Amino acid sequence: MTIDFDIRFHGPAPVVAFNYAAPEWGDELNPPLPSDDAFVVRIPVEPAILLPGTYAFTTRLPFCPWWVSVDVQGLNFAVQGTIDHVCLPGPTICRGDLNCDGLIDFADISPFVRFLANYSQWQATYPGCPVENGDINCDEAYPSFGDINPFVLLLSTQPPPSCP
Ligand SMILES: [Ca+2]
Ligand SMILES: [Ca+2]
Repeated sequence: MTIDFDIRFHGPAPVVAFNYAAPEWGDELNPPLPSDDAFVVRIPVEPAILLPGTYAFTTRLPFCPWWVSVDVQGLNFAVQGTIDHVCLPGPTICRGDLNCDGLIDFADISPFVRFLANYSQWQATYPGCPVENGDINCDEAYPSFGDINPFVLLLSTQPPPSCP
């Protein structure tokens, strides 16, 4: 989500924030209203605006919400601009593919060991690789030694499983 705007004000600087409908907001036809504030997530832009001028901010939202908006809180201001919002496909979860090459095979053994032994190093080595790929038994616990036996079973399956 990107906002691009020109803002003028007198006195204290207004606070500008990205807004989006929370995942619980299920109405795709109607945006949440101020009375539905509990369903609106608000992220003030950073760094905060201190001077009048033209600004552009981008933030990545954790999911694709039905509605996005901007709110400006302050006194004696004028603002004009645009909001761009694009939904990108998320990474596909493929349990057992610990090096994110699209295959589940012996090349995943060493990354799986790293995932268990040094999770932050695994994340740094395979950025963007879904952590769920290491949750072989689907119990939402990861990294977990409970996934070792399911991983061995996965690798010994014939024919080898393929990614969805
Ligand atoms: Ca792999
Ligand atoms: Ca698990």
